[in-house]
This record gives sequence, C-alpha cells and structure tokens, in this order.
Amino acid sequence: DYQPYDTIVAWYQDLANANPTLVTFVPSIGQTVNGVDIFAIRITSPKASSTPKKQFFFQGLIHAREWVSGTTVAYLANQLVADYSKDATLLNAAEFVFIPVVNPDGYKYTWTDERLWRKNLGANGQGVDLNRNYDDGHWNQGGSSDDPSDETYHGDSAASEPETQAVQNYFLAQTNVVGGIDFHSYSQLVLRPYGYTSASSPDETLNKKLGDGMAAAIKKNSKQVYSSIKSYDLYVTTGTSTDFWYKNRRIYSFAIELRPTDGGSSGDGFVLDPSQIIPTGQEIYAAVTYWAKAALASPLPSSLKSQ
Ligand code: 0X9
Ligand code: ZN
Repeated sequence: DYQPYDTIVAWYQDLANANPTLVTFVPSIGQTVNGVDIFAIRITSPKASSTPKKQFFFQGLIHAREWVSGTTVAYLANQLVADYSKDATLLNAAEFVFIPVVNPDGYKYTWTDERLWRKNLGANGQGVDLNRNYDDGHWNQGGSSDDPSDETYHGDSAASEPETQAVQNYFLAQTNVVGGIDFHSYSQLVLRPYGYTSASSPDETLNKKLGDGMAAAIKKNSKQVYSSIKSYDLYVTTGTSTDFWYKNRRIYSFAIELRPTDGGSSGDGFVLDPSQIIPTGQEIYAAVTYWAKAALASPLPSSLKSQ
C-alpha cells in the first residue's frame, strides 16, 4: 500500500540495515522549504571493478500527488537487492542512485491536507512546480506559469527552490552517470528529450531505441501499452529534470509517466488503486533492467566526458 513519508524513510533505512554491503542510506542531500531532509539511496555490489562503475540516477515524487512514482522507486530498489543473489551482473557493473522522494513537503501535504497537491510548499505556501524550476538553460521559456497560484508555477528564478538545488547538486556530484529516469504519473508514457523544443536531440536515434525498448519490455511483462515519444510531443515544458540532466551530462534521460492511461470515468488518474502498485513496479523493473543493460553496452557519445 501507499505509505506516509516517515514510513517510507524508515523502510529505506531498514533496507540498508538489512543489506549493508549493497545499500547505502544517505540521510540528507539537502532540506526542503520546511526543513525536512531529502534522503538518497545508493545500491551497488561491494565487488571492486577495474573501471569506475557507471551510474544510473532515479527520482520519485517530484510531484506530490503522483503516489505510484514513490512505490515504483521502492519496488525497483527492493528488486535490485533481491535479484543480486541470483545474478550479480548488474550491481557488479553499475551503481543505482535514487532520490525516492524529491518533494517531501508536498508529499506530506497530500496526506494531511490535500490529496491532489502537486508542487512544493515554496512561494509563501503557494508552491513551486519543481519540474519547471530546474536550471536547464531554458527556465521560464514556455510551458510554465508566471502565476504562483498555477500548477506549473516556475518559481522566482531558475533553481530558486531548496529541493531543486539539492537534487541538481547531488546529480552533478555523480562522476560516472550514464542514465536517469524521473518517475511521474499518469498516462503510460516513456518520454525522451527534449521537453523545451520540438527539435530532435543529437542522440535521437539511440534515445528512441531505448525508449521504444522500454515500452516493449513493459508490454512483454504486463501487456500494458506505454507510448514512447519525445517529451515535447506531449507538451512543451521548460525547467525540467530531464532536460537539465541531458544538458549537463548528455545521458540517457527519460521521464516515465506510470499507470493509469487516463483518469477513467469516475476516478482521478493520480489516485491509483493499491492493487496496481506491484504490477506497475514489475513492468517498470522490466523496463529499467532492459534500459540499464542497453545503456551499459552503449553509453551516449559524450556521457562520460566532463564529469
Ligand atoms: O508536466 C510534467 O511535469 C510531467 N507530466 S505530469 O502530469 N506528471 O505533471 C511531464 C514532464 C515530462 N517532461 C520532461 N521531464 N521533460
Ligand atoms: Zn508529474
């Protein structure tokens, strides 16, 4: 089932305590507007490697109401640990870095006050959309709002929010990152660069191959249909996580919109029945393991430069 913030933190601490050779709990990479610590999780095997391990970076719950993005990240972390005893290849070759809850203030608020809250609690409590606040070189150039009461308010300036600063800095502190996925809901989409322009990225061929491959892995796992498209073809966005990652490190940079496909006749798409948590985790684990293996086999041309 979905869990409140403190239970999520305790669950990851337990995962690290139970698997000390594989899992590192990083208590704080920075604090929220309300002074809550943003934690990180790192998963890799203790096996030394002759070359530095390549890294994959994941985020959940940047948008507070998208609860299945949090359970999916937890499923991925748990399954990577569980599968290590059967097949050590992935954790011997790579390190998996997670920010399970990018927006703790907002997430807490969805439990206490407003289930459908999206933003953080900045801008004097009106909230900033953290996925419009990144310093991606195109902040406030379209697809975001100047009005603090809007759902896509971009904030006062690029990376104005402490949460954005924390996750940007932690990402840039990684030295060997080759891929990143920011999890959202809903619509069942695999979104590749760019968000800010209709132009294809210089790595469009490879990005499309991996995006289409993730959608295929999901279909094989659960028969669910996820559409693999350029982010801009959903709608224009600026100041997003994935454009920031791609601009700074030229990695395989994806946003995945999880279940359901649509809001349905009565329900709201953000309120996904708990019975769908594990099937969503399973299909995304299939996608992520495919993607990671493909990215390890052919990193993007510039991904390892300048890190
Ligand atoms: O608008 C968004 O931020 C995302 N959709 S949501 O309904 N979860 O809010 C889509 C953003 C995807 N784009 C990039 N990260 N580039
Ligand atoms: Zn979202």
